[in-house]
Amino acid sequence: MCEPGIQTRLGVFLLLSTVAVAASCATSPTVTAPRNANEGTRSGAASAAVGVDVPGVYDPATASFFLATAGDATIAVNYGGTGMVPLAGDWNGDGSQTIGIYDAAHAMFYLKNSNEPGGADLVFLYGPGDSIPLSGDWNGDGKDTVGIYDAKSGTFFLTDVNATGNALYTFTFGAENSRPVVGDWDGDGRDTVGVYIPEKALFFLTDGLKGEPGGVQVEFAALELVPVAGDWDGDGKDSIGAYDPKNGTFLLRNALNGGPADITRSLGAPGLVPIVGRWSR
Ligand SMILES: [Ca+2]
Ligand SMILES: [Ca+2]
Ligand SMILES: [Ca+2]
Repeated sequence: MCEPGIQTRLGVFLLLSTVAVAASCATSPTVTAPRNANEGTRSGAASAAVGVDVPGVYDPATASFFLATAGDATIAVNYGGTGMVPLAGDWNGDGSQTIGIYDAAHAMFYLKNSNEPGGADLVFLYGPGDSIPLSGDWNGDGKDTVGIYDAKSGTFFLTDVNATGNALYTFTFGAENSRPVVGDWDGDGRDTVGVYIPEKALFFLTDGLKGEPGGVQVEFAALELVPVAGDWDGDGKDSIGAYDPKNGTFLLRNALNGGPADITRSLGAPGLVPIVGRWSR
């Protein structure tokens, strides 16, 4: 674990210094598995097949990722720093999803093309900071890129390049304090967004990136959970799920309608942050 150190949004020199900070953060040798990281249980549609999304967790206290695989192994990677937010995506289009972190205080993204310790492959500033980071393949080119969600205004700011620049898709979707999700709900190869309303356990999902009204509305799981999304059954379409940070349990649903969880999986300990992907080294 390490402190991110003094960083700024201005200047190449200081941008380079943030790379060094990230690299030093990533080489801490101590990784301790969460208490029940290998005690996953599943019911209903088992997801042992290749090509399904699998949950993982990030421990902000130790800057450690714990990524479950379809074979119930867990990849542990020490990466990030205090107060940073995890994300995941296929940044280089090689078919492997890998980790990244967002430093909300400094509006910096640090993305890696492997799930190994070491320095970031991509480092850039994006957005105003203090936002919720997102990633998805908005244009369907096979590479995931970032975005941010401003929960106060319910506004998404998404881009097709992992670099500093203006948002290519800016739209409002969701109410104040909604929590965003990303998925390819219709299976057309392009990710779009949705929001989860914690006090109502309601998801609102859209297949566009313009903030169109309507879309799919799903009531799922319980109140005040953390929303997740992924293709749990390998049908080529993403669906929803929820993570209960109080007991470290994922509840995953294979259809975009209300009903019981198709998959229940315990991973991690209380207080961790969920993350979803198709993990390999
Ligand atoms: Ca990749
Ligand atoms: Ca893309
Ligand atoms: Ca889609």
